[in-house]
Amino acid sequence: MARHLITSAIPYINGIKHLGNLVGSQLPADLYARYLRGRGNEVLFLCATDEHGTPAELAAAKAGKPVAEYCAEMHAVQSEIADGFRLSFDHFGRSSSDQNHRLTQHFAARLADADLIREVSETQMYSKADGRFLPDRYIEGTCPNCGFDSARGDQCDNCTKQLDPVDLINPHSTISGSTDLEMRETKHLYLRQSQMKDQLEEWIDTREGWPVLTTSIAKKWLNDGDGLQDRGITRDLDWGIPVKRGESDWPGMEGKVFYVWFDAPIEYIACAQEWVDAGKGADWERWWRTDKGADDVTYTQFMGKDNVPFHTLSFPATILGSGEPWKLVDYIKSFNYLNYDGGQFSTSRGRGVFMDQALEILPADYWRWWLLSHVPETSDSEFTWESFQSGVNKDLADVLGNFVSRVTKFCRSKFGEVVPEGGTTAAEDRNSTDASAHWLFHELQERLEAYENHMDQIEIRKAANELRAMWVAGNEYLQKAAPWSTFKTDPEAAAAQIRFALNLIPFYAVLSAPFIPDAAARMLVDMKADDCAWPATVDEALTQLKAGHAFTVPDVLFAKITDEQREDWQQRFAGKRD
Ligand code: B3M
Ligand code: ZN
Repeated sequence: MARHLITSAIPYINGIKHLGNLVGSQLPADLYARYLRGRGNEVLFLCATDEHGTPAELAAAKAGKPVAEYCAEMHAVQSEIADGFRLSFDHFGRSSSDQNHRLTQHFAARLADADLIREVSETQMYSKADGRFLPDRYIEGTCPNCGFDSARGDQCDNCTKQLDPVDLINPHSTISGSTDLEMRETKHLYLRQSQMKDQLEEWIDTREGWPVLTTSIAKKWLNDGDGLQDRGITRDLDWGIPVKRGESDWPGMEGKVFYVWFDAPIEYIACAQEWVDAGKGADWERWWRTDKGADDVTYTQFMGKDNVPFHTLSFPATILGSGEPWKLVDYIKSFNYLNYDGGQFSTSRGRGVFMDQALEILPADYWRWWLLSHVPETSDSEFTWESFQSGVNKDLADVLGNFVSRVTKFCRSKFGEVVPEGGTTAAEDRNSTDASAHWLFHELQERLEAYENHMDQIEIRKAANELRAMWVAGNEYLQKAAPWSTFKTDPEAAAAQIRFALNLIPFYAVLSAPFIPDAAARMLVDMKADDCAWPATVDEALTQLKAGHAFTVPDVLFAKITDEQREDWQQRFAGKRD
């Protein structure tokens, strides 16, 4: 049994994610985890909330809550929505966990011991009234370029000019409103990534079969301009992991915390410790330490393309720089963006469909199928309500749902809710006379192999196409074989046709489960075939339900989306989220 470690980029804590976020990491990671489990592999699938940084502080302030309380609440909210989408994490951790505090401080100590950290003095805006340094987003003032009166310290939202806080006219703190600000000297730690350029480049060059989207982004940062830059890994914030060298204080770093992008990827490891401490697993080291068995693990990360530099350079720099035998990623699957109805999804402007809203209007499978079959793999893709409606109605309702309903209902009306006896099917006997069954049989053999190959390669759209084609083939078989006509002249032959077709239901269920787990589970329960495993061969899979096996006709698996619903939702989500 092969072992697979899978992580999804960990979503920021500040608010509920939209469907563009979901399809860019968590959902495809879940698809892959379910597929690998389905094929009998041992899988550890981890995700967490990313809880530090300015955005978390700002969101908590806006909600009028202490940050720790806000994060605990939002973690619970995100966790429940993840369950709603059937994201099958083995553990959904928190980057603010004790485990991550300790591990992040541990990595900082190791990097300092290896002389990979240097101290840098900088000047930064300090607010006397607030008693703290202000990150760029905490400073607002008048834009020197366009005169807009609430330009932020890093950028003017009106004219988009990039700014430095010192450029602002009449700057004030967004925390207290105070204008009593001054530039003060402050010290920060920098990770000397420039020292590690060759080591990182060599590591990247030896990664086989990585997608171009991934390696080209890494190479760009390695070789752009002056090459890989050292990176500040500390911030003057209250909320975060206190800067310590292991368990010891770090002189001059009092009151500072690690930069959110330093501790967030370390949470991938800490999350495995949380998983053990929560009593869900026995041993995290065999997943993460190459000296403790993790050499046998295949580690795959999922993320949006904007996260690639952090995962190909910064995090590997942390791991390699520690000089300890931590597991490095084997394959990075990165995604482009999903756009929304002629524009972009936007969290700040509340544009598009958010995960909680999606589940309020339709079950998870509808969303999972459309999103995964339109995942922005090779280029950006776009969510439109027309495309969503047509994808759901055609693929799920007209093809898969209809197949299941036709076969089971026809069987009930002619033979009862039991797999009928009589004749032989193409799967039972290669010499059987049902020509269309032979056609289907070969079609399925080829497509199953293609489906598995695409899933192994994490080529999601291609895999979805093969799966859909297998569903379509089932309907074509029914058209060709026409058991309702056969029944009139040869009920035995009709029984064999129906027995063959009924066997397709658990076959489809098992193969479709990574995409549409709820519908798949219902199909198996109704066919009384929950014990069905991933098909070893098509013959074997299509002879599982024997004559005499009882079943129940399933309720409608997928309801069609009406034009009225589509128009209603289009309206409802066009504007701003309340
Ligand atoms: N939270 C950014 C994002 O959600 C960031 C990912 C961290 S992965 C270690 O896109
Ligand atoms: Zn401006």
